[in-house]
Amino acid sequence: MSGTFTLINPATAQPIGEVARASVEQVDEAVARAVIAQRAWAGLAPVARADVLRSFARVVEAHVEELAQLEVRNSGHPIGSARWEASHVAQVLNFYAGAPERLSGRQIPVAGGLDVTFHEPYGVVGVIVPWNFPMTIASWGFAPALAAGNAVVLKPAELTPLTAIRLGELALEAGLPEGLFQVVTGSGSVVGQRFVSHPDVRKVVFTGSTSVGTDVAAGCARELKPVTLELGGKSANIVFADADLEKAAASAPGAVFDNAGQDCCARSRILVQRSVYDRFLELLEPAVAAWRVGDPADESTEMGPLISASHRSTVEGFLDGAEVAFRGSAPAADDPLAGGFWLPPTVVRADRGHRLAREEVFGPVVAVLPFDDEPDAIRLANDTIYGLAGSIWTENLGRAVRVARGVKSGVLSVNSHSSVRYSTPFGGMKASGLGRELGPDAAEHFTETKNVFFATDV
Ligand code: TAP
Repeated sequence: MSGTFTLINPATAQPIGEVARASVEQVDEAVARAVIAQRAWAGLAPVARADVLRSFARVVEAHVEELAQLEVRNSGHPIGSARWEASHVAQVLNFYAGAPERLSGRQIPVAGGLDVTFHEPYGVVGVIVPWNFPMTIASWGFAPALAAGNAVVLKPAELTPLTAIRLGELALEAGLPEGLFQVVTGSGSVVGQRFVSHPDVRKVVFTGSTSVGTDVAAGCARELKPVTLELGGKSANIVFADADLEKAAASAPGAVFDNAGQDCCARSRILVQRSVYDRFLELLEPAVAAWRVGDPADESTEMGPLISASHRSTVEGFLDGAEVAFRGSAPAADDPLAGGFWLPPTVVRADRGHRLAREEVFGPVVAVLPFDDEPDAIRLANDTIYGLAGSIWTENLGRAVRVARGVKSGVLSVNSHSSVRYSTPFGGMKASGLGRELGPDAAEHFTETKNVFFATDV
């Protein structure tokens, strides 16, 4: 190994352990093991692969509490959220355990014979994961990839590897063959880059920032390697004057401050029709004040700290010169947790040209902007490089349909803020990504179509 990396509990700023940094040679050894394991895995009967994945799902389900506690310590996620995340991993595995027996090819009518298609696995898939949702995002890659007959090498973010390491151990406990699913810890510039350049890693799934994702895509292009990219976002929460304003305001904090705003789908811009702008802010203020920020181990906590001191100063930098309307709470100076990387939820009145109105903050800061009418709302919602998620609040069905079609985002919801369900497709447009994860087709995205013609002429 090339040294170790010290992990920090973001709620206390105290060290919690050391994790090894793999070298390029160690990545190559892992890929070599994966190549061997994949051949055997792809050769199993579909039902046998399905059984092993169901067993993996059951083992994860039995370890939800342990995985959740690890995420609380390593990432500062509130315990309630962390339990949801661990259960979600089990559900994703369970959902894609159905895929090996459902990856049907086609029989295509042709002259002189029989033509059929097969969904062939790529071989070894490299999955690169960010620090904000370490378990869930990992599972969106590894579960469908394994179901489609691939082996997986997974690189967690250096800051948050603990749940991924444990999932690698649980996979073996559940009966996955050695080498089929390996977690390789280390830095992005070494381990992640080697996934991109290694000739035997035949597909890369990258979730992270748009700038690193662009480099990963360029590297994959050089190797003619397919890549799925899940990148940044600046999603709009659009509130029309005809909406249920009480409900829209009450739900807005959760839509942006969940995971301390470190969520690619965070509705970090609230666009409010001008005639109800002041009324909406009046309703939002008590909702933000009531948003519970504090000890992640406390069952009632809704928001924990930011991931690191340096990330907190990046987020604070966005507030320079900003017009803060009001703020929520954070542990006070005399609180035992005061040393953690806290930042209170912050609501800002922003001009359209301000960077808070256009750039991803990835922290608990929301910009509230007025708009005039429906075309103006769509124009403003689309006025960023991103296109990941968004919400539309209106009681007018026709308007909901028109705006949902007009906003260039991959995942929208009307009168709700839902973005992620394992059974529905997820992913971004524009600079938010390339390709889709989850949903009924994800396993197929980890295969290449092979067409075979059988002559029947005598
Ligand atoms: P990044 O800095 O881009 O890192 C993401 C992952 O890529 C980490 O594992 C990182 O490793 C690795 N990496 C860094 N440099 C690399 C390189 N040159 N080659 C290959 N891999 C490399 O992002 P982050 O700060 O962890 O995450 C925040 C970003 O992710 C935000 O922009 C957020 O919007 C986005 N995100 C998007 C989504 C979806 S689904 N669209 C979901 C979550 C997050 P190390 O960190 O270990 O060096």
